[in-house]
Amino acid sequence: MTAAPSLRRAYLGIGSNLGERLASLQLAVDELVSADGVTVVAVSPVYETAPVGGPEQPDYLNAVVAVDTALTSHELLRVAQRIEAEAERVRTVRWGPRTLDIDVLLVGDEQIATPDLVVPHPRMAERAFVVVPLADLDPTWRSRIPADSDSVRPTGLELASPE
Ligand code: GSY
Repeated sequence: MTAAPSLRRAYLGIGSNLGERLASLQLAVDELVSADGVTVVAVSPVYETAPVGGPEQPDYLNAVVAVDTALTSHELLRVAQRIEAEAERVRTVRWGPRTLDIDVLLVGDEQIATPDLVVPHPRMAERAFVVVPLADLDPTWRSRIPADSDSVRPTGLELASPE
């Protein structure tokens, strides 16, 4: 008999800087709520953030979503990629503007490095647009907020999520 896979708390970063940014983030949350094997447990407030990397591009809206899941990290990545495709992600320029980007940040205490997925996300700790909303959901990150956190501005906007 095979043991049932155990639930792990995972964190996903969501971002948009093209089109209806808030609607794209809400679509991400709604699709995660509907996804098999994923339970959305918390969603951070929405922040407006200066773009990091790439060519000159518009500001992003960013948030972080906490989920409980028994999916593997790669299964979670596939869920994220399906949702990105549904949002008709447009990525003509590497690091350029995008309708919806979903990054797998943390999956329990897993550490993996594969060609298509590295967990924890390799650049998350240096990105204020990730750590600030993550610290809203997991206070252990508060002491690790990068110095340039003034590039991450509260909007007062919240995404609708299950109680
Ligand atoms: O890695 C996510 C896509 N992305 C972002 C982002 O979501 N927010 C900000 N502020 N800058 C970014 N640069 C990239 S690439």
